[in-house]
Amino acid sequence: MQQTGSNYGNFWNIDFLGTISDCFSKITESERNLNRLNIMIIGKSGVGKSTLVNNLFRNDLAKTGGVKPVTKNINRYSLPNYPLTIYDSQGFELNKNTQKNIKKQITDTVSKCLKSGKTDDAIHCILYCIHADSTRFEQEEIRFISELTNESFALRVPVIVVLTQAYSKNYTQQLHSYISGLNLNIAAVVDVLAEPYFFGGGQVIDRYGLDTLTSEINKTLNHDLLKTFANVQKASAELKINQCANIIKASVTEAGAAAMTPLPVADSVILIGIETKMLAEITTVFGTSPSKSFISMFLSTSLGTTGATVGGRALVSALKLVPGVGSLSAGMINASVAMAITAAMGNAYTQIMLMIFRGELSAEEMETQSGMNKLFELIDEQFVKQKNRLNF
Ligand SMILES: Nc1nc2c(ncn2[C@@H]2O[C@H](COP(=O)(O)OP(=O)(O)OP(=O)(O)O)[C@@H](O)[C@H]2O)c(=O)[nH]1
Ligand SMILES: [Mg+2]
Repeated sequence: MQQTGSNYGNFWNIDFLGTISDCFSKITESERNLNRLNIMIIGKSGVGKSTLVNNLFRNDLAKTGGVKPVTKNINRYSLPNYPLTIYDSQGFELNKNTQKNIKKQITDTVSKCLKSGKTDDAIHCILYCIHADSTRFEQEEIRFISELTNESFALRVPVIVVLTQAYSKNYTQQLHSYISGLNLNIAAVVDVLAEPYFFGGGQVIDRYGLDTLTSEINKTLNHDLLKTFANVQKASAELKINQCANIIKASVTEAGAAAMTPLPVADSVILIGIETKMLAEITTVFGTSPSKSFISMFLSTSLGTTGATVGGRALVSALKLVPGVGSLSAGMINASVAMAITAAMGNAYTQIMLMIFRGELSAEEMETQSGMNKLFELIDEQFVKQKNRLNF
């Protein structure tokens, strides 16, 4: 790539604007490459299925449309450019007259989805919801779960029993123990209060259990669906952090290998390519759509192409100053430096994405002077950490 000849103080000798576009193309590609995840949610009417889905996954599938009836009682929710499909057994009742018909609709739908043999079509996990208030609990439901999870049953889709609206600890505990004691072939029983519960007199029970449920669903999924699940779920920051740690680790290894034979800075396009791919993959984990100016600011700050300084020094010169990285000033990057830069960029970017995910920082704020200072401090902190870790 050619140098832009801009006023970026272009240490890396890269086409900076081209790098930003490249990063954007990789974000689009990374999102496009996600496998489709299909989850079926079963439970009687009013048990809290829609509430659970809306609090577990980003995008309000139920409200934003994209609903198609699959059978009389099963609706399929999906959205364009969103790799999640929900099969919702709306209006599900399990009384003697309708149970046979409903059960058939469910098993037929699961079988039909499996038939194509494509991962993108199969139903990957069933969330079977039961109201945690045990007075509404019926033997018939246990029988149905038992049938769904029976070893001899051909479907073999993992089933998680979710005890919904679990505001009564007492009832929930009793029902939980009872179901656990039945030795059903289920993946887990999880108690969830998806939204805070308000009693009269101002008493509130905070939501809980969504992170545990997220972790249990994650355990049931094949490896090729983990990136999708990290992208669509919004209940667990921990799961996103773990997924990012894997991406950073792989990118750091790749960067080290690329610079195994010390790399002339002039050839750093290889390294920058690895880093933009890493940023794209981390972006995909969070399912956000960063603006071009945000990506531009992150890249220019972390690559030190703005000439901006923190504590009076540019970030790149912070690396150049350390012994062993002296070769950098001679125009070469060795494996340790390549790995340190990649790790620092990956960790800083994950932290910013996390702050946005937790609502501690808005994407707009990132583009103000104070946002930029914050970004700079974060990146600098990560660079220093890497320097210390590698004992430069
Ligand atoms: N506070 C609180 N209310 C809940 C929770 N889950 C469900 N509800 C309430 O229970 C009612 C029914 O919830 P839905 O999510 O619509 O139930 P559903 O299973 O989708 O019902 P159908 O679509 O008719 O099958 C709504 O008024 C929800 O607000 C929860 O975790 N906390
Ligand atoms: Mg509903």
